[in-house]
Amino acid sequence: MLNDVLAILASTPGKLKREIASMSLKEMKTRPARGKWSVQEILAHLDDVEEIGMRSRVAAMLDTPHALLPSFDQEKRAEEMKYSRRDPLRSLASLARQRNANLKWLRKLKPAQLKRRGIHQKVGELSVGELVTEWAFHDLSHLRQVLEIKRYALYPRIGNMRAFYKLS
Ligand code: NI
Repeated sequence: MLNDVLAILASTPGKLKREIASMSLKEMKTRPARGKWSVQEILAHLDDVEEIGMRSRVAAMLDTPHALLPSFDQEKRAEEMKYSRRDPLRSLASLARQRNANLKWLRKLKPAQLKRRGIHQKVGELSVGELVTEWAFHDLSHLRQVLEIKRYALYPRIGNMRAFYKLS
């Protein structure tokens, strides 16, 4: 069940580790543009939502039929949790630890449990299978964001070849 999804979830901490290996702390703390997250903030976010956005929601759906899944504002949460002051390497290590434990747990879920449903405060009904799949989708979105930051950093150094590229 969900083998492709679990494989993505298992690979994310290692991928992030490789992507940031060549970055200085200063580079990790630099926002690519105003209002856009730095690598430091992205790692703090992934570490944070592993519990509140993901594990605790799946647990609630398994515990209670049609559990209500509270929504949260991720920009507000970034402020409250002081993402911009977190040590990026610690965030990544904490994410990796949580992810290992969560994968052990997710691998034991039975097909009937994956069909259990909850009600997300903002978007409505969701199954456990859908939320776990979104967990992997969310990983890939933030990995892409890290790659974009690295692209941004190289852009000023490619001279006239900039004509071929647009930064989003
Ligand atoms: Ni996110």
